[in-house]
Amino acid sequence: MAGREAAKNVLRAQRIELPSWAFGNSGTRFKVFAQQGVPRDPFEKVADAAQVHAFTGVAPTVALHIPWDEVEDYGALGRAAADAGITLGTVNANVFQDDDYKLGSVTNPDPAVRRKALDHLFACIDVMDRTGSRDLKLWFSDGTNYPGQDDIRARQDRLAEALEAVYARLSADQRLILEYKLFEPAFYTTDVPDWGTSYAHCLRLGERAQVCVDTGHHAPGTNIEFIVAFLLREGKLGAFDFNSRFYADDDLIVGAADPFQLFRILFEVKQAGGLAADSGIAFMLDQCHNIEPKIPGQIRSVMNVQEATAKALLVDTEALSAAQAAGDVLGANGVLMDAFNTDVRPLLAELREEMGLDPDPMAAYARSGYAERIVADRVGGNQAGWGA
Ligand code: LRH
Ligand code: MN
Ligand code: MN
Repeated sequence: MAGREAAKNVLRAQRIELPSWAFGNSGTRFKVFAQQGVPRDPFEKVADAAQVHAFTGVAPTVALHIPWDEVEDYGALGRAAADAGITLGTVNANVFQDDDYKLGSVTNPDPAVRRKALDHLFACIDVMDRTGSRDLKLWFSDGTNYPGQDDIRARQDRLAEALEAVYARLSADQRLILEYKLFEPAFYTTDVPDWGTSYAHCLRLGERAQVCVDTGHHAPGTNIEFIVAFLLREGKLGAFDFNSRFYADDDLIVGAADPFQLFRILFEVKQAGGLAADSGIAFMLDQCHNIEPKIPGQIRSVMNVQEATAKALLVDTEALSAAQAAGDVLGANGVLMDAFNTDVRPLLAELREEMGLDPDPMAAYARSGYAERIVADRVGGNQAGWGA
């Protein structure tokens, strides 16, 4: 088993970004269940995100979604974040909620709609300039529902044109992160359906265009760790949107349905040097807590990522390489399984104590009284954005 102390050093420096939308009410198209005490504005979302960092010590940034998190004064939002001990992170663009986007945003056949979408993407870059954010994350709901509805190739041309314009607008220290998704809300074609499409566009754009792997955006049975290994090898993996899925884009707690998959993904990241502080990979959560309380849901998510990371770090890579070189199939598999089957909770508890944190973040949060305070203080909380 690889060294505990070395693993702790990597885990101490690990950073996991939280999504602002995880803290608001959310649900499915059937029902949004309102919870008491949820944030009424972006400032309160930032305050809740800061709680997750306070108890885990590894989640010091919160991603914004524009316009869900639109405010008059981003400087004030940044200061509120700093006062609470965190900073503002990735800016996620939203060109999927207006009636105008029924036939697409940047790939819409109507140039006026394309212009409107592009203007929004430019506005997101203006927000980044004010918040000091490095990454602009783009996910397009664009696609078609019926064969013949629109020209598949023309839509790719329109997409490429918009991406070029956005890329040209970014400053030298900003990045464009292009997310893909198999399907939904378009069901027949999706304009960025898979990693290959995202990769091809990013390759053309240049070095600061990178792919985002949202773990929930694949067909069942897809080998996500292969995609991760491939993109890392090409220097094109910019970000993760972590969550867990059973059937579709479920956005459930990462590592809940399949902690083994999360371990396999993080092992590939580790093998490629992606856990180094300067790797440039943004490890983000992209989740909604529809039926469970939101702040504990985020704390649990961060802990699940930490546990999978710890197991990936404990893989005895020397023994693994030796078994691989010897063609020892079962031996090599056994080395991986040994690490996966290790209980890393004591190691993480020890690390937290060394970091001056409570070894049990869930219990410490529950004891803190914060949940009761926000229920008493906040009346009429907001929906996260979905179904709004
Ligand atoms: C799309 C998606 C994308 C959005 C987020 C709210 O399914 O994963 O990342 O920005 O959900
Ligand atoms: Mn996502
Ligand atoms: Mn999604």
